Amino acid sequence: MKFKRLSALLLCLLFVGSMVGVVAHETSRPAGPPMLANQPQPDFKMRRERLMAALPDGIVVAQGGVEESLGVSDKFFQTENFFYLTGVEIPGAFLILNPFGGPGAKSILFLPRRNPMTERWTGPQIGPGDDALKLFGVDKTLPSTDFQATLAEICPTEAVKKGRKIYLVEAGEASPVLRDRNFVEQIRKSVPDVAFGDARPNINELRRIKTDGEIALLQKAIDITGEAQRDVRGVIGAGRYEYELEGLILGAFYRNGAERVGFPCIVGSGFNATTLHYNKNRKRIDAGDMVVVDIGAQYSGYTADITRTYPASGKFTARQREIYQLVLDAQEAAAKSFKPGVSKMSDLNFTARDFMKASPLRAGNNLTLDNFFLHGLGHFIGLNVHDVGDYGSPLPVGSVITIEPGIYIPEENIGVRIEDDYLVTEKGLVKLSRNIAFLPDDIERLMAEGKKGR
Ligand SMILES: [Mn+2]
Repeated sequence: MKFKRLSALLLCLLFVGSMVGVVAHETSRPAGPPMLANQPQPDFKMRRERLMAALPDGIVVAQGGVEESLGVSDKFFQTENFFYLTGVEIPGAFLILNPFGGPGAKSILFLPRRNPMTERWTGPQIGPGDDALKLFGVDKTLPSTDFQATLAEICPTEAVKKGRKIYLVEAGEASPVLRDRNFVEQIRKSVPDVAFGDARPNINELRRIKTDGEIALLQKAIDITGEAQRDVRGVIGAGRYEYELEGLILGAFYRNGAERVGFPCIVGSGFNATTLHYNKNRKRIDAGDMVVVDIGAQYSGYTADITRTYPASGKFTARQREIYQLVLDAQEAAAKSFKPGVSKMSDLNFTARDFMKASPLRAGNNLTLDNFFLHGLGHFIGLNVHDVGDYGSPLPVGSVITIEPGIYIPEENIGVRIEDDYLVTEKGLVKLSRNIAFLPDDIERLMAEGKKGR
């Protein structure tokens, strides 16, 4: 009897212990605010408060992601905006931000009720209640099944008549995603005749400026991606298959703590290096190929995006080297031209293009090489590899961008892209990926060293 009770107690303790571990990611931290996916909980609260302050005429509602049931369940990943506002990584959650709710009732998080039978399969999960209140720092938690009734209470007909809106954090009726459209229908059932607003511009405004916590996670994602570039350059050579390199890249990502890829790995050799988003990765690499490796690990939700281009033989030909050097110089010219508070993404783009145009190098029908630079110079990164941001206004301090010029000449079987990630500061750009080798001499030396190690 006694033994049974003791083991029940032990099981119970183990259970609570593992529950904390599952959600907080870290077990041995000094006292401080709870961490949600490696970010301090107050950061999430600040985002909710700023969003409410920006939208005083309505309430914000959001539905989190659900697990797909296709027979085999994939790993669950929270949708970006829901994650950004809550840090919740539990499927089937909802959020209401209600500035009319008065103190203590402004943020309501809805979580699925705990189900011991389900938890035997999928593990302990936090449900509505005191633990969730403390962990997520919201004003109130309720079961997900209460979402519609609560919404009807918060947004009664009189309030709707006075102009109270419901703001969505994803595309509503016009969304290509069925779930988003269904959500609008669901809300209409609870709150007929309501006018919908779009909270995305306001969330995007917040998301494009990263907190220190977010920058640290991006740096970690970048460093992991650098490990993968290091592994891969040591084995690139004629006879290898593109997918072998992809395997090494994924191994380096997971081994270093990434939870998944931020986008499908691009490993393109020879002609494939000239195909911008090639990701079949099936070809055998030939001597003389250039190999474009465009990859990004995702760490705690944040995604890096780093491209390096390697000569398959370990040595650049004269032609490969001159094109490589031009791409590199164009990247540096764009980065150097950056003026805090003035430069837009589009300005940097023109600088890089003009730089290529001014070069004496030619290809095809005596064309300047800017003609072979086919895509935009860069983009924002964050929770998405192509993160939210404005290309036509000065880059704000705290945004993180890529600069990735490329030259692609199919008739010469040459494609070169060099992509790095930069933090915008008051003083200028800081290259967060500066430790990942990029100089042609360094690449040749490191490729040779990698071969020796085998
Ligand atoms: Mn990119």
